[in-house]
Amino acid sequence: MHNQEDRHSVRPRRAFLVGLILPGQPGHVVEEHLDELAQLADTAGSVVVGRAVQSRKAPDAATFIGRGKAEQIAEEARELEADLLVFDDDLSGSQVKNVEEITKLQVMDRSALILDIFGQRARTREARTQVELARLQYMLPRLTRQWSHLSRQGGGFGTRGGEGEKQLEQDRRVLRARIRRLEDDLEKIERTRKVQRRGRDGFPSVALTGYTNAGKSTLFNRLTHAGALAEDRLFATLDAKLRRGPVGDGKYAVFADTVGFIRKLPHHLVSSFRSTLGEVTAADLVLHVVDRSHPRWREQMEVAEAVMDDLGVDRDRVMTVFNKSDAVLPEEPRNGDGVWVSAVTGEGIEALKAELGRRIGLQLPTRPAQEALPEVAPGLA
Ligand SMILES: Nc1nc2c(ncn2[C@@H]2O[C@H](COP(=O)(O)OP(=O)(O)OP(=O)(O)O)[C@@H](O)[C@H]2O)c(=O)[nH]1
Ligand SMILES: [Mg+2]
Repeated sequence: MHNQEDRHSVRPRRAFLVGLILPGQPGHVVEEHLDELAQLADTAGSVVVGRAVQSRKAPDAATFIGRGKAEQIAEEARELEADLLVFDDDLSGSQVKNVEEITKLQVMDRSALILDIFGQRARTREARTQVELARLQYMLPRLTRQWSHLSRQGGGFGTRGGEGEKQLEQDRRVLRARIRRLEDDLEKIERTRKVQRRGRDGFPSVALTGYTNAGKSTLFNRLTHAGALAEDRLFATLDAKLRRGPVGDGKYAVFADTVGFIRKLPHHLVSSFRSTLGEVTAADLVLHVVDRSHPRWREQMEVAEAVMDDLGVDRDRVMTVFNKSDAVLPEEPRNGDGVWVSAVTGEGIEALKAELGRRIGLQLPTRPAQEALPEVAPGLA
């Protein structure tokens, strides 16, 4: 990934977004997905200068959108002085290479963009190791003789055009060896985390999870009076943050704020973030925070539920929290199987705490806990 200095010295990349409409998909959904992609591109530090969608029966094997469309996009993008095409879907290594050749523009797919953001945002050793592992796993099947955008960003590693199959094979070997080393590192990190988790025994644990930007950190701050970073950006939080907070009657729980989910989250990211996400898997209770004011809140809910299923989170332990109630039209019925709150105005928070106390009440310790738990990004910050 770029280091910070690189980022400041180059002008922001000018991104042109590309979406594909497949049969049966309403156009407005694709547009809303591109809105999200624009937010991702913005978070990654690019300026979005335009977008295009293409309807097809199926993706084109060589170019994803078709050669003619690629040529047309290249022209439009050139006029807008774009230097980067960002696809809302994942492309194969050869699709990236072919579209780069046709358009003479750098091409990035959705996973590469998300990995780029994670790379920029990772601060702790754990987060950095997890992102690097996911990035290498993403690259491995995509290494081609000339392809390179991740390797160009990757600080000197990668294939150099024209050096042939031998070079490619050698690069693959290097990648695999690095992946093994990172996996070993992560295993050690996970062991430390498990030991620390045991040290918290006696306090029930409540993990906040949900789609990115749902308001997890804002709610975490409300519940624990902590200063976790809350921002109107995607993936503001990458590391798990733990802090004690009251749940009523002088009783306390340990809350965990964690990384958010997004649709089409690169598979490797979920598996390499398993130690951070372990806070969710191991929690006594999971608060699924939903931005109820978002036009695609249902889809976002389903995405988060699917990731939780993947992680093996038992649905009985999940409580849905409909957040941002202040931004929902008053005429909309406040029903659904969840607690309605606004982490910003405080509406519904007392009811949420009472419900939390009720759900975990039986396990709560009676000893008072005065001082706040230090903010731990367990052991590794
Ligand atoms: N109107 C309104 N905005 C909220 C509420 N809760 C959070 N927000 C805003 O939503 C944005 C995202 O909030 P965060 O708390 O950073 O969201 P998050 O879920 O932690 O996001 P990631 O860490 O990026 O996954 C911020 O601009 C918050 O101010 C709410 O109850 N009402
Ligand atoms: Mg957050």
